[in-house]
Amino acid sequence: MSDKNDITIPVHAIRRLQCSENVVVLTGAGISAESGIPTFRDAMTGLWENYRAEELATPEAFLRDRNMVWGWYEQRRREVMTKQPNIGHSALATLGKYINEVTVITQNVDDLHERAGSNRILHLHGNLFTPRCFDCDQLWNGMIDYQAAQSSNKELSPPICPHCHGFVRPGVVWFGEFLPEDIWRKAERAVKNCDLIIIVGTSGLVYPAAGLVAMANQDEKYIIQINPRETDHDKFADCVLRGSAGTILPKLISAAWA
Ligand code: BV8
Ligand code: ZN
Repeated sequence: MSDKNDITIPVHAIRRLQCSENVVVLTGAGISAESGIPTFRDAMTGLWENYRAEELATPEAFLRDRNMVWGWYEQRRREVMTKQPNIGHSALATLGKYINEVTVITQNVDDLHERAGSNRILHLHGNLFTPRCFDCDQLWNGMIDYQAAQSSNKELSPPICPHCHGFVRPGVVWFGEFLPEDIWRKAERAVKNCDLIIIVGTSGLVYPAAGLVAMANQDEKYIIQINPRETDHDKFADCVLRGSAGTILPKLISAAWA
């Protein structure tokens, strides 16, 4: 990976950012990597090491083995609670000081953008903190049995819904499930109305989220891609910044408004 300090931000990217009124930031698991949260496609650990994330993040997996799936999400939720937003999340949160309207569209299910201080956030794939009933969809706000959860890698049986006695499921969008209609509409509108979109830390493999970038390209938005590795989104980008979120984002902001 190139040295942290030798990345220069092209002047055209700085100028475009400086004169933008309305910016969208599309984030993926990569922006939380420097907080110590494994990206979605990083090796799966512990009880789940023999599975691919795509295999567990489905309603079918929950119906097949709810204890294993609920245990995986509990493990991830507890892990997020022990982590902090990193300098990349904080840099995005300061964007609002210089730009009239900043919308963070995230595929992540953690709450690090919220804790960093971003305030207009659209969670396309839900989050780890709003479990709901698998059968009646009611939000579940009971107390998770932390003692059981502390036993780390054990399978955990999900709580029971007090309304219909169904099983509680994680409040995320699984593969094969539709994204929340209102959130998706807001995300599409945010991209339509923006001057510039910054893509940070996503492999661009998951749809319809990844499709927002092609949409931005069709509408001739200025696109900045931030990722240490090449992705399908590179071909749409006006500016590719090859590096990590924690290095590039603070650099980009200080280059525009030092
Ligand atoms: C849908 C929540 C309509 C759960 C997630 C068959 C049937 C049905 C649908 C499909 C199908 N085949 C394909 C589909 C569409 C499917 C899909 O896209 N599949 C993919 C695998 C091909 N999509 C869906 O199913 C969606 N719904 O289509 O509904 C429908 C409905 C019914 C029938 C037909 C159609 C729902 C998708 C939502 C799935 N849920 N998450 C959970 O988290 O457990 S997606 C999951 O992937 C996460 O949200 C994650 O964020 C997301 C995307 O991954 P990334 O964020 O990009 O993370 P990844 O690890 O891949 O990459 C990390 C990147 O960061 C890398 O590029 C790396 O280089 C970079 N990086 C690393 N370190 C850093 C960094 N960058 C910056 N700084 C660093 N330090
Ligand atoms: Zn219920």
